[in-house]
Amino acid sequence: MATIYVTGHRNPDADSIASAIGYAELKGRLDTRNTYVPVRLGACNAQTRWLLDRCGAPTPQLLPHVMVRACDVMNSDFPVARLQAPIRQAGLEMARSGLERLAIDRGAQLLVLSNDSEPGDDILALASERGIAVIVSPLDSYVSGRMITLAAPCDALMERDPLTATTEFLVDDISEQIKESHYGAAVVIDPNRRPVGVVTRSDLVAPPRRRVLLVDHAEQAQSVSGVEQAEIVEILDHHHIGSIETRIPVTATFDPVGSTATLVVERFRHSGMEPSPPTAMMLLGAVMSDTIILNSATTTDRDRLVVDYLERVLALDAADYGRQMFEATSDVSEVSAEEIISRDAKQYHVSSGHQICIAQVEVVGKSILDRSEELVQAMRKARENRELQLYALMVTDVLTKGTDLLVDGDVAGVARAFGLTAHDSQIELPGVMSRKKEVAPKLLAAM
Ligand SMILES: [Mn+2]
Repeated sequence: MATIYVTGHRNPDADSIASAIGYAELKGRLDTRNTYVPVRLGACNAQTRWLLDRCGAPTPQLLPHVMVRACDVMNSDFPVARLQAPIRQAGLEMARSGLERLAIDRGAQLLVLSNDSEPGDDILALASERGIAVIVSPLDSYVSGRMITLAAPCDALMERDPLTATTEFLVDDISEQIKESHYGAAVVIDPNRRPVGVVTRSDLVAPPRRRVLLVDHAEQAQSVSGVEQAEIVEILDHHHIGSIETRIPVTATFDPVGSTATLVVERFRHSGMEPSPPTAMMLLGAVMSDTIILNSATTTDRDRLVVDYLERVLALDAADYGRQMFEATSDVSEVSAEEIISRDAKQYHVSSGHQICIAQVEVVGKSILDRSEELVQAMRKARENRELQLYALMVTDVLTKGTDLLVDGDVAGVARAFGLTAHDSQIELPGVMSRKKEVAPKLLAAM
């Protein structure tokens, strides 16, 4: 059973978390050969925490990266011998676990097989290729062992300070040392320094890629660290087609509806299945969050159908549930400027080769704009640290339905893109609510 991580974007929002939970649940039911694990790429925002709590759904585990680790390539079935055990016993253990081949790999010059054991063709081929003698002894292992004085204790021959790695070590970081060591291996140890596996040179030849299924994004800059080394098995998204590249053909869906959760619910229905109650609650919350209670310009009839369906399944009033969610989580007066500008921030590549960042905060009322100077300063700092061309924050009022855009960078240029003028660093965008549909395309075109 392979593990496939189902992940949304960095700075996860309700849609990314709910879609990961929902799609992992559905895929797990449809494909029992693999294990689908919903994961998150960072801390959940207040809205998502409120939803998880309300729905009773478990918080997905944090996935820091998908680079190949020692535990992904190690062999955890390896022979063990005590210090005082004779070499012969270690040899028997190795033979039992099919490691003669391995003996040749380690640089043995002579291979002795006792009890008339026939060496396999692959062993003979490898031995002749390397110029290694193979002796088949009619004697039993004990006598053969004595004959060639292999009765010394293991600790007489053992490497006292072998190359070790923890399970989380990146294979990239240890492969050179493994290749350079004369025994060509690293012992993988647990936190108590007990051996839990062995990584040998041959394990480094074609290390298995870790597998991910991307939901709610397709931009490399928004995806899990190391995604370029991973095998992407599928993409399910409702944004524009991003910068992700795959080596093999994959099923990729870019369907312009209000939320990825909508697509997940549609897939449940097409499969004749119903999400479990906590998952259904999460998915409904995500649709209401991404479409700002079915008000954003991205909302489609398909989103409304999905909401109708979930209202029936869960027997609740979706608009009321959505309002409770926004009201419970839109007070940012106690939140630092750094967090406001970063917790729902998305980075985009622009044609000049630079990157820009567009953040969004949903509010009820305009009091947050009293802090606009502080917010712009936080954006400037982030922009300089991350060498971004532009940093913009959408302050979106979910009840009056409009956005004030705070910009650090070419404010006048951004205002021109909307056919408006800026006041200080601020541009008023009445009726605008969607980053994806109304703000990002304009900014990307203006850069
Ligand atoms: Mn989304």
